[in-house]
Amino acid sequence: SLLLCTSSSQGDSICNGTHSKKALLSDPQLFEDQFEELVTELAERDFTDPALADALNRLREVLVYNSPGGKRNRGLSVIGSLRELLPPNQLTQDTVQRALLVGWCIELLQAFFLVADDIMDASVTRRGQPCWYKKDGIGLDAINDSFLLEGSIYRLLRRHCRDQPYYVHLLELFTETELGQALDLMTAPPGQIDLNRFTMERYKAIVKYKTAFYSFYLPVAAAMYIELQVKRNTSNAKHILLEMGEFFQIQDDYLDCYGDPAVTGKIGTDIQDNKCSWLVVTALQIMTPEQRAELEACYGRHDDASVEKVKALYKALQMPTLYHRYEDESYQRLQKLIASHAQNLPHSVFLTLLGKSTRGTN
Ligand code: DMA
Ligand code: MG
Ligand code: MG
Ligand code: MG
Repeated sequence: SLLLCTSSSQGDSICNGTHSKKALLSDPQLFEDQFEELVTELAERDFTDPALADALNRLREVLVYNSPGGKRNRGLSVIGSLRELLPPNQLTQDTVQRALLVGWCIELLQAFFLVADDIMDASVTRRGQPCWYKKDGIGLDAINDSFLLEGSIYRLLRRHCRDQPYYVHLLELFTETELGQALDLMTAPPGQIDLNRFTMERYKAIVKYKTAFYSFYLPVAAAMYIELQVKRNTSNAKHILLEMGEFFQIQDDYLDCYGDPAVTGKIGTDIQDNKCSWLVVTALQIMTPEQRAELEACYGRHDDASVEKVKALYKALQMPTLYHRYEDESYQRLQKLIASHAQNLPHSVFLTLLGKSTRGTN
């Protein structure tokens, strides 16, 4: 199945030609090692006023609770893509460190989104532990904590990339990401069920802007800027990567209903939250008027009986089968798209991501 396609040419050792201890470590190891350093930097170095000590301890706590436990796909794709783009002898130790750092900034962007998203979606668990806002004594103060995470991104970029010629372009990539979440929320007003809202067109707009841009396009575009040290035309790559991101979010929507929380680390809420999920959009395209009336009566409700009725409808419509068919077709389509649109970029940049993207979920 798709889960097996994770081949990658990125090496087990960094290629800086030195024999330091670091040269023996894989990118994932280097990446994890950088975290401690980065927390210290964020929580200790920029602000020296002792009056801020409590706030900086809070930041440390927020970083440590909300950064681990993910798959690191986004963070590692910057260095992963860069290794596909540049021959090893052109990749300096400095550039490797900087690509890892930019990767961490994407992980922080993700942590920022997730802390906020879990409040907005009234979720319970994330990455196998209680959502941050659910912790005793945290509650809606988590809103400000999400801002602390967001602010950390720009402090790190400033410190490590300010002198790079692509600095401003990198900043622009990081600040183009909140409209999708707005669409997601507006399309799912609590207590106002209107199935006419759930069109495939609206769905695609939501996922392009809430997930695909920052999860797939951002890491690769960042690697492309780092490679040539300039802003460059990324439109072909963008076309492929946004499609890949759509595929990824569709998988996330499927797992919201059918995933095992022990594996995904989170409990689904899309049905209760009245979400414009791939499942409901696709089901609406094939159901009878009677089924539609039933869905109208039980979607977007919080009681278990209603949720079970929606799931029974999905089952009657064979949604898992439809999903798996979609997944196979989509995988084929993406392979073709890569063949036709990757142009002068190594196909491995995309194929590696495609392999990883099929391991779902946020
Ligand atoms: C994911 O939407 C998008 C962002 C920006 C976090 P989602 O609410 O379906 O994500 P999850 O299923 O991880 O809560
Ligand atoms: Mg959510
Ligand atoms: Mg959400
Ligand atoms: Mg989801």
